[in-house]
Amino acid sequence: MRVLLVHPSPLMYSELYLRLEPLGLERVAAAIQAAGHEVRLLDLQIFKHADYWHEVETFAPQAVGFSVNYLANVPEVIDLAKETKARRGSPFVFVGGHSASFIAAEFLDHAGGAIDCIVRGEGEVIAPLVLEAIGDPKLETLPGVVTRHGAGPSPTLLNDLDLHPPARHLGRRRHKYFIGVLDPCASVEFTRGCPWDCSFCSAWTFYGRSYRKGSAEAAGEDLARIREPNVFIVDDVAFIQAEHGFAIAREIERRRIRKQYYLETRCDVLIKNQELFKYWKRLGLFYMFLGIEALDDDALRLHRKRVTLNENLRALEIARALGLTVAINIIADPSWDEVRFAQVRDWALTVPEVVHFTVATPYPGTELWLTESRQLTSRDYRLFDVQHAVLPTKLPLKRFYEELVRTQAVLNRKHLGWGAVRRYGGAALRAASRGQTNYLRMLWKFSTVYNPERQYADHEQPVRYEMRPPRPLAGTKPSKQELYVHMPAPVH
Ligand code: B12
Ligand code: SF4
Repeated sequence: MRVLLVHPSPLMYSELYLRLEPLGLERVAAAIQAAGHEVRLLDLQIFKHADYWHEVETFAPQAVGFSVNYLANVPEVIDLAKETKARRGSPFVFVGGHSASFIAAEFLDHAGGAIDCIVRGEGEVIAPLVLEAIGDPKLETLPGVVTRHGAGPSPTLLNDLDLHPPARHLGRRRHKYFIGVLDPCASVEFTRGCPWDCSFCSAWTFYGRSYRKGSAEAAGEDLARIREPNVFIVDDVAFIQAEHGFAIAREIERRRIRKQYYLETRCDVLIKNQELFKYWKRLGLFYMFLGIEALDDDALRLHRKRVTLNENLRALEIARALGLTVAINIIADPSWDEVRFAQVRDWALTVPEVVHFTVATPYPGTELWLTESRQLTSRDYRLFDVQHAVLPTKLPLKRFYEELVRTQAVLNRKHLGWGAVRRYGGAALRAASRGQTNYLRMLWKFSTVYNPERQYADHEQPVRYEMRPPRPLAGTKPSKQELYVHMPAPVH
């Protein structure tokens, strides 16, 4: 069967700092290919809708699968699905991915028949079975599959992460993938899931709080296959278990692989596994993202981050001492006023790190979605991208965006424009001499992407698809069925 797999367009964030390969979709593609299908992959972070329609016309897929990891992409995918069904020989349309898994029923309702099924949870095992079941009522009995007529049992977890390494060869224009000065940049996955349970995050609810590791050999093999000199490690929390990190490091040394790496981890993991991170620094670790989230213990408790402010500050010192480029994130609450923004801005100016700001957003799949008592001011999927305020702001909304962008602009002043040229000019020029200009081109783009007028105006757009509001919980804890995609393993 001819199968076209599609990743939707970029969101605000990716317009500036990075653009990365759709690793999940590439793994699903590998599994579908292994089942004997002819697969093409199109990434709309790079290509245009016109390219999609060209592909639909020329390849004439019998099935089209969309990846929806981000809520803000829901309207785009519904519209593409509707037009695809209307235009061409009515291919089978299926949708998978992180966010789609949490909102399967409403997604299908919005699409009004244009989407044949939603595939909840991990896609590698189930996607080939879905294709096999097209036209058969057994479709809605498959684990994780939801159609308008029924739903199968909860999805099952892949028991071996080494299976189905990403089909990177299906990607086109790979030189477009980059993160900051790591240009070009590929992605890899060493582990999946997260054992913590932060209230604003849906990584743990998706994977049922499980945590799985691929083998060090498979990691080495995958890295050896990658042509790009830079690698983004997509793990939610990198190197939770030091032995696993050391085993991969030894494998990299044995194979004499030399690359530069980006990873994301927690402050307590960095403190606990300092020797490991030092080792990785020698191997090429260049850029690290630490989820700081808040600058006071009360807010950290509220996010259920399970670290203290002191631990966070200690981790920053360790990362600095390692000589890494460090990015951190702070969650701006809609209740912030001018004074709070000014305090945070002052702090951001004094630290050497790249400080990102996201807006506290309860989205389906997070515990916050079920427990947040403030009324949502919008249920437009497009605004659920952690760059817009969907809860009532204490400041008038426009003022809130002005303060937010002013605070985000600290990053622009310190790490983009001429600041970046001073720091990374040499590396950027070397990349440019090899034809890689993704990084150079982003350096002066800040104010076209982050713009309070633009962010405010997004709220005025007509809303075509509205999110289904959360069911009021009336003080009770959410049930497992409400919270999880993959069910947690029973405790014995
Ligand atoms: C790596 C990553 C990124 C990368 C994106 C890489 C890319 N191009 O996809 C970067 C750093 C760019 C990124 C950015 C953002 N991210 Co992000 N990201 C992740 C992260 C940590 C891992 C994703 C990943 O690669 N996993 C590994 C692969 C193998 O898994 P997967 O993609 O989920 O795919 C599997 C299944 O979902 C399924 N599947 C996927 N697609 C399909 C399609 C079909 C047809 C089928 C059948 C199955 C299927 O099968 C796959 C294999 O099992 C997740 C957290 C998480 N654990 O999922 C957050 C996450 C997805 N990101 C999130 C957010 C909020 C963002 C940002 C909006 C943040 C911001 N500051 O602005 C931006 C927006 C990016 C954009 N699209 O423009 C949220 C999503 C929130 C939401 N519900 O919308 C998550 C869940 C993190 C969180 N803390 O809650 N992100
Ligand atoms: S924010 Fe990080 S540590 Fe917390 S649950 Fe999500 S992935 Fe895990």
